[in-house]
Amino acid sequence: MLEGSITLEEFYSMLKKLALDAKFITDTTAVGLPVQRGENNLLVNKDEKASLLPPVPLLGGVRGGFYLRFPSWEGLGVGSAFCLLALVGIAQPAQATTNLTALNPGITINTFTECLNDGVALVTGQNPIDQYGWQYTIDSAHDGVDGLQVGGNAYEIYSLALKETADDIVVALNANMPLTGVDGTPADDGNIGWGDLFFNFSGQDFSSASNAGDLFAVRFAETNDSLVPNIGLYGDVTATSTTAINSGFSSIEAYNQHVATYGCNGPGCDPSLGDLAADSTYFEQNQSLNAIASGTYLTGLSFLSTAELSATGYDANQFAGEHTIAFKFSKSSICDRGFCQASEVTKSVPEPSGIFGLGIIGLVTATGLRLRRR
Ligand SMILES: [Ca+2]
Ligand SMILES: [Ca+2]
Ligand SMILES: [Ca+2]
Repeated sequence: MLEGSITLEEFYSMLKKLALDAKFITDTTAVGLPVQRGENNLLVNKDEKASLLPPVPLLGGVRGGFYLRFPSWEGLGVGSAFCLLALVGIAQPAQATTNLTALNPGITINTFTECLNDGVALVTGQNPIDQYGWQYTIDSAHDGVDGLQVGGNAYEIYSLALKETADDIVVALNANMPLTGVDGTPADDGNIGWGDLFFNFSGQDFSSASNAGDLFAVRFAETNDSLVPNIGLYGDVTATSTTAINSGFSSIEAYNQHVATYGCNGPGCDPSLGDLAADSTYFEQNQSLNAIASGTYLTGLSFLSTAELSATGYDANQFAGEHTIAFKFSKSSICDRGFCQASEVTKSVPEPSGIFGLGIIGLVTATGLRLRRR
């Protein structure tokens, strides 16, 4: 038994016993744990010889603490008070920061006007992302339809651009169509404007994603005929067509045929859907889905002024449209629903490793407990 001196093996065995009695209270990484017995220790209960002390952070990233329940020293065959200062290092998982990306390659984002007189789609990753984080798709400048006049009219869309930041998705549309649409038209409400902007993260074609309620969409035009009430981002979206009440085309193929018939001839005169061919099978060619039918409201939009858009690095000079409509919204709800990909950046992990690394800084006992080597 211990009689004022112990071997190293005995000492380590004693520490091991203490460790087995340890209780984790948080995800502590490493703490310095001074264990002290004595009347000057206010944290020790009167009837408890064990010492329960708050954690002392020694290394960066320490949160919470670690309790070492110290059994009665007499129970270990040792005499009276002592002071033990132990440095306890506990293994921690590798610390990694996670960057969440919503606009991973292959996602299709699209919008049409309310009458399907033009449309544009951007497929992420199809065009390079510039130094400011913007990716652009360029639509035909000659496929906007205004009756028998095709190209360069009030319905012409020129480009769709997207930028993702740590928190937001920023959208910029360049077109002759103003945000509030065109008044004095044959539409039921006298106005033909923008449809809604759809995001398809599902990997399905547009109609399949719509039928499954797997689309996201933004209603950004307050005066349009969207079936959801408010401006903002929606999830669980199904799409519908508002072309019938906006004097529009009943299908994409009818629009394509109209442009082919009445549009210009030559390079750049074919109808276009930006990054997609006008006859892309991504859309059902006999449909004209351009507005949100139903969805779950997720978050609002912030419109960007010309100066704010310029500050993002957007190149406003490359497109001929009279209007650039720009807004941003938080991507957190998209990520919360599992549509963002995580890329982890692992930080260096402070030592030590192992379940317990026990380093004894000092051990002092009033009984003259000392270590001796055999
Ligand atoms: Ca187009
Ligand atoms: Ca166009
Ligand atoms: Ca309308």
